[in-house]
Amino acid sequence: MPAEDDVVIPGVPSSEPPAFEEPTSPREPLPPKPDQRGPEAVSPTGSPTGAPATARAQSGQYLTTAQGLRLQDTDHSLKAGARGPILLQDHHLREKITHFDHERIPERVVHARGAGAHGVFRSYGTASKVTRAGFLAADVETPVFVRFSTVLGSRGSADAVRDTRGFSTKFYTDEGTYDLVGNNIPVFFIQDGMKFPDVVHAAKPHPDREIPQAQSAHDTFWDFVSLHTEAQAHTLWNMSDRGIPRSYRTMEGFGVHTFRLVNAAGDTTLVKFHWKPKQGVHSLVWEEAQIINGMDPDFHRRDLADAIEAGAYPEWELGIQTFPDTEDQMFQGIDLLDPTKFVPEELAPVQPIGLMTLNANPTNYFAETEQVAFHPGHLVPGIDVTNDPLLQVRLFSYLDTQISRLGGPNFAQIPINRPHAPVNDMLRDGMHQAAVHGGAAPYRPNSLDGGCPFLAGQDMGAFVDVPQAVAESIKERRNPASFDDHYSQARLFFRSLSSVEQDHVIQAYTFELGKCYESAVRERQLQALANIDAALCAAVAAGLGMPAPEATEQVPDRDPSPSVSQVGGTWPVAGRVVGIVADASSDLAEVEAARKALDGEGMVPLVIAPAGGTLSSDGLSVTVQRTFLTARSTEFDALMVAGGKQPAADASAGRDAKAGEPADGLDPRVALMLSEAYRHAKAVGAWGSGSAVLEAAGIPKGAAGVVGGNDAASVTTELSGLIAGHRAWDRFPAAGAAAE
Ligand code: HDD
Repeated sequence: MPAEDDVVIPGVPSSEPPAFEEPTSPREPLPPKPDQRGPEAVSPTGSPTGAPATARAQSGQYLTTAQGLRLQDTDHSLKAGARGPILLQDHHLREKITHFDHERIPERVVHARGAGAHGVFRSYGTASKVTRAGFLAADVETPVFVRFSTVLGSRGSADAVRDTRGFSTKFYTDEGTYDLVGNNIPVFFIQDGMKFPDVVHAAKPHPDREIPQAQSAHDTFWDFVSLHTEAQAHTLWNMSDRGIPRSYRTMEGFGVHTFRLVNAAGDTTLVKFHWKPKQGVHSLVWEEAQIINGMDPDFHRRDLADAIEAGAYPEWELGIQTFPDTEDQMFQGIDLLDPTKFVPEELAPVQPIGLMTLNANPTNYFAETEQVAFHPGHLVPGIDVTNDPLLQVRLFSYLDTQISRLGGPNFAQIPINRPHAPVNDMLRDGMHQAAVHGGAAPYRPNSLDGGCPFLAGQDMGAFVDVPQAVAESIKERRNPASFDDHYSQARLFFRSLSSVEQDHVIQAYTFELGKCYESAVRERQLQALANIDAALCAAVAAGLGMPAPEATEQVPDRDPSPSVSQVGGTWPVAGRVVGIVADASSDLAEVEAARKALDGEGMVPLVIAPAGGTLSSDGLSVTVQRTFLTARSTEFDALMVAGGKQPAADASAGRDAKAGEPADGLDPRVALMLSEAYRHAKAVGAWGSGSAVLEAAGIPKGAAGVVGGNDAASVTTELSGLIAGHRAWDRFPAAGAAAE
């Protein structure tokens, strides 16, 4: 109870008001108001992000209404008798149902399907020469939130579709939030943002039946890209293995546009941003992707969350390609303002400037991943935009879209969007205003709020637009002539790929165009391919059973860029998933040894057995993680078959097979799993009598990426070497056609 003298009598001041002082000089901004604090490692319900407590949110609390009223019953509506009608006065029922009725918000118009993660970015300081951005100074750690996405599919669509992937990063810097809103492909379909609704309408499902979902393999997409030939380069990247990443963790990211960095002295440099995955760039093969979309539509979302939960934190190095800020903004014949062009790394190396580590899963999908709002116009001092006409339109679109998606102009107050820098804006009111603003004068100039908030100069961390000369010009709707080259970079990309990857591109075009009904569309796309590469065109035409047209344009040859190929490198194996096929007759000591060896290298071993539970014999027991019913090859980067306790000859009895065919007696699900893994050029291995099972599944002994040995340890070591190379690429010329 308050003391009696605490009672306030209307009209009588309780104490003297503070003396009003006219401010005479600027002062540091006030600390953020509670509602403007940056997101903390707690969920909106107060439980720590990623901590086990999240599973028990609101633990020990009474259930209440939204107004805090404790409830005795939330299962039965208030009725006139047990069998009577429901009463309108049931305020709890109406609150519960009304809230439920409004739980969904409009999904993103593109990039609706996504997955997010929290992390940190640590800068190397190597960029400080070219930018004064504080978060890029030496050894600064900045919290980040990243959202990966597909572009075309709706929010509930499958992950492993052929599509471009979004790669958006929100850096919560001390100088304000910086968003790098990029893709996993360095070029874009269109040069002017004015065409964005056209390309999206063409690629989205047909307006009458709303099919196909999350696919580009349909007439309207190919109609558009074959007519609007500046889309050909991006389309070729989509038809390559880049269009079906193995994981969000194994994707490169690109800022796509050229940006302008400004250093402390005011000198400017043009740059392109690149994210390089420490895990290596790795993709699926098409048949694998199609199976995944049925077996596990959440494949990429699950993979990201599982890896983070297991402590295999994915990492990317951020790098920049730098170009002199010349008047023409060209670099070695490439127009830096044309977003359908990339600059090969062989011409301008990617220079590392920092490392991003994703180390925490979101606590609540809706609150964080769904409500996060990215915008290429969220800039910090030291990073500015260029006149790229695609970027210029994006600067309008992203702010605009949040207003309908997040229900008004106050989306920056949603916890995931709150800056970590102090916010002292003069924006007021509006839908979903959550701040209780004090003061009387949200305008400038004012004296009633002491002239606050003040404007900062560049020396106080203000964003100052780079003073750019704008040539005296006429108002017109047209592109520069340098934007007219639509084919040379598509050709460059195709000719830079290894023969296996080129084969995949041919198969992808043949599949997609094979799904188009209009022969005029197929013919027109073949014409575009003829201008890109005659052999590509001929192979696709042969697959479609159509004549290959002659090229109609003189396309300049550029030097190939081997760095765009995914084949040939080796990468860390941590986080890769290996299935161990075993049953009651397996040597469990060896199974355990394989599990330990894989685990020791940071890989995820999963034992696959006929039934769940445990495998036990001779006092040993091994936990089963997958059964023959729940497992499919697509979950694994490699498969091993455990040897039995009996000699190899016994295990193969009755299991002879002709090459390429499973033998009688072998469980068909195991045969399918092994033959699929083989066809998708994954490493497969077996020790002891397990080798007979591989042969029984039709896997040729001694083929590329097929490992045999006497014990689990030797097989695991060899398998790990193969996994580091991602696939047994040499197997593809033979198995490639089947794999696509
Ligand atoms: Fe966009 C979302 C990437 C061109 C309009 N875009 C969006 C997202 C990514 C990109 C990754 C998802 C953000 C998230 O996770 O919330 N977009 C790109 C890239 C482009 C590009 C790399 C070209 C280089 N976009 C582009 C243009 C326009 C848009 C030219 C409009 C003229 N994009 C949007 C949007 C979205 C969006 C409609 C939908 C949801 C959102 O913004 O927040 O405003």
